[in-house]
Amino acid sequence: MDVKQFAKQIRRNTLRCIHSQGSGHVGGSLSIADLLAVLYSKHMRVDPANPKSESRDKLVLSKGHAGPALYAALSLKGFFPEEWLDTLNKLGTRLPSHVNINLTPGVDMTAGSLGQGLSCACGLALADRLKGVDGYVYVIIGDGELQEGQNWEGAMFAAHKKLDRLIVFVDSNKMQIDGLTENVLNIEDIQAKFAAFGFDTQRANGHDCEAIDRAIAQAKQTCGKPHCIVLDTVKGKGVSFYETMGPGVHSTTVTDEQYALALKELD
Ligand SMILES: Cc1ncc(C[n+]2csc(CCOP(=O)(O)OP(=O)(O)O)c2C)c(N)n1
Ligand SMILES: [Mg+2]
Repeated sequence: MDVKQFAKQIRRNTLRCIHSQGSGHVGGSLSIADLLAVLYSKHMRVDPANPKSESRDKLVLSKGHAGPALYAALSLKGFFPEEWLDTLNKLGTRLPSHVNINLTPGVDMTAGSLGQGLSCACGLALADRLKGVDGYVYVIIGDGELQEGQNWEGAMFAAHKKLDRLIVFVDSNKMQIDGLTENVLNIEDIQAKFAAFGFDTQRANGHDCEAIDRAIAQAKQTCGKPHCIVLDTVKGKGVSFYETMGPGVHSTTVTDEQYALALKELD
């Protein structure tokens, strides 16, 4: 499947998943759909038939509340049947709203308590190096999430250990749970901050699949430093009424009517 079609299908399946429980983290799920499409169609070395393969690339979705978008991508890759998408957060489900390594094939780290994913990813990348595994470890962090101090401990550690197979993405959608990130606690200049911590850094349009692909390819060319790619995105991207909803899109409804309208737009 073409990467843009893949991204569209991720958006459709994300909304299918959230629609199954009527509401959820719509905004921050839709903002990473293009990134997930590029990763899972062009970069992630994974085998759905062997999801725990030691040599696999790993993805830490540190902003674990965007689970529905990752589930959408994983189901399209064949890690589990698409019908599971209709069970989000239901009793006995394998798809909790926040990602859990013990429940879902293809999920490489539990997350949901914000701020911890980069540290976990450092551990995974260091372990791979010690074991002689040449995989990449990718991390997706929210812009509001960067306000958590543990990120910067992880950043220091990654640079100190020269974890050059670690690629951090910051989903800079400019919003957090109850407002604009710049009003709640401004974290810009994100790229300059990671550069100051010793990272190789880039900034790209997070909805331009080719630009994301190029940035990842370029990061892989630079040795001796961990990488940070700041992606400028729109919360709720892909569906007009979610894009313009404001911070309320963080957690909102997907009613039958909204779902039908969204599918029409994503046709
Ligand atoms: C440690 C911690 N504090 C608070 C929360 C509640 N919470 C969930 S999502 C969120 C907003 C995060 O904003 P951002 O990282 O920008 O995520 P995105 O915009 O991508 O949804 C908050 C505060 C949490 N999950 N973990
Ligand atoms: Mg945000």
